[in-house]
Amino acid sequence: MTETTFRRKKDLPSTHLLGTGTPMCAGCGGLEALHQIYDILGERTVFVNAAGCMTLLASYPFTPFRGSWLYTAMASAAAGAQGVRDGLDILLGKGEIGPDEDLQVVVLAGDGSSYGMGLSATSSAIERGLDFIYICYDNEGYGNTGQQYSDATPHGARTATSKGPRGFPGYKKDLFAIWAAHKPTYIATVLGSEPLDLAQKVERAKGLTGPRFILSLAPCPTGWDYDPKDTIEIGRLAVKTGVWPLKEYLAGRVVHTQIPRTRVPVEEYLKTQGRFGHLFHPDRNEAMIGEIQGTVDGYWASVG
Ligand SMILES: Cc1ncc(C[n+]2csc(CCOP(=O)(O)OP(=O)(O)O)c2C)c(N)n1
Ligand code: SF4
Ligand SMILES: [Mg+2]
Repeated sequence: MTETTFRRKKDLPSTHLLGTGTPMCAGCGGLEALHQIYDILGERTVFVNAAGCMTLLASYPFTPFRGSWLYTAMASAAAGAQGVRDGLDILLGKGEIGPDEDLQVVVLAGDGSSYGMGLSATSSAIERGLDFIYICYDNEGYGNTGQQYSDATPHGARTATSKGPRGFPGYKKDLFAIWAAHKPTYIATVLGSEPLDLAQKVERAKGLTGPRFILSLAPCPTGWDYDPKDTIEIGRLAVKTGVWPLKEYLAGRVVHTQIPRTRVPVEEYLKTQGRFGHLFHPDRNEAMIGEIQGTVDGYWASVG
């Protein structure tokens, strides 16, 4: 950590995430999305962060955020967000802060928390109509502890806890649908490599109140086993193959913001990542590649 690492950069917009001296991986897709999201949400925010890779952004007493930052246990971020919102509302009610000093409460959590350990607290917070934005960066595993599988790991992927010839035997949970079943204010899927789509959705979320969810696929060179320079291309392939549908939920309706009319075969995405290498070497696993393609085809057939 050097002195210059945390110096405010006068030439950057006031919302910009500052540089960090913390040990984040080169090419981190979650960080790529977070930079863009923070440019829009800005410093009038309190980030409530569940334990995970992004927790490494903060090295006490510093964080790269110009606004506020709070760290919680993996299961508790949405409960922490409720406490922060309640505290702000009490101060507003007593007149101890004015509306101009109010802050947007933002949860920042990985897929391990969001799809699994923290889902109960999140479900309750949505049900109570908590006024918050929940950001999940989904690197499809417990990245911070060595990429064990999570409820977001895709079928067939190799992880630290699914190393057999068929990879992870389970299936990725549909967290978008789980949130939608709660009828929140807003949900969107985003990707750092689709910055315009991301910006429009985060702007929309910022202008609303109530429970709002931004779910970002987070290509992870360390956990997915690829060269960090390929993060953008792998993100684009996730969209072009139809593996990561870009969509939003508003007022009870789901709208796809990009429909890949001519979809690239899903194996072009799988081949880029070592975690799917066993599907191609030493022998090609036609059945499994076909099954994964079939799942993606089935999704888009249901969209119409
Ligand atoms: C209850 C509990 N179990 C285990 C841990 C250890 N732990 C810290 S971060 C982490 C992985 C979290 O995964 P995810 O939410 O996907 O975030 P990522 O690490 O991928 O950013 C784990 C298992 C913990 N902090 N709390
Ligand atoms: S393990 Fe993956 S998600 Fe975590 S910091 Fe590294 S690249 Fe980012
Ligand atoms: Mg994760």
